[in-house]
Amino acid sequence: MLRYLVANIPVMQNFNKSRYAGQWYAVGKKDPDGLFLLDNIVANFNVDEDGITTATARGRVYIFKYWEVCADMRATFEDTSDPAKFKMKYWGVSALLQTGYDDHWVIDTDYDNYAVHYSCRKVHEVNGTCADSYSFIFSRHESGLRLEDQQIVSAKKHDICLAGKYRRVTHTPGQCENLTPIDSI
Ligand code: AZE
Repeated sequence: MLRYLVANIPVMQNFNKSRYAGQWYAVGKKDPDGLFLLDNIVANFNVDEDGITTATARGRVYIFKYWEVCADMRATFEDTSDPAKFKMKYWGVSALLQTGYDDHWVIDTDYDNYAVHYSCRKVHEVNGTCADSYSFIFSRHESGLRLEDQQIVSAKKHDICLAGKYRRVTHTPGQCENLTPIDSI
């Protein structure tokens, strides 16, 4: 099986979105092309009584090259035939931020400690590999991944052909929150 084809990327089996709900700290990320969240990235997932998933996320980002802001993002998720694969419609609370409609796949998670997320924005028409992807390594703990989870996560990075492509995401208390809010713009 050709794993590097986007269609063949293995995702979490029997994914349970209720157990995935709650707060996750991004501790690693692989950037897509163009503008992206920089650091202090925290996501919060919520599943309501009808099973509808929504999320909020924040993170530090530079808009218009030099303007440092704390992005306040919102998202709604659409289920697909695979329980671990979603379509995510997202937007910023401020119109100056980004809007989009991305894949949101959960590659692996133990729900209580770590999660590996993957999104391919553009598939190469000719060979089915991903031309523009981003990925987050999430932890329930702000301090990072537990030692026992690091090996599992490394193996998963290989599975999605992104080993060596990640950067650490730092969390500095106050760094995002203390920036001037842009929510009213
Ligand atoms: C994600 C999961 C939780 C909800 C959202 C997520 C993604 C957010 C972005 C935000 C980009 C913002 C930029 C602003 C200038 C995957 C963390 C919304 C991709 C670049």
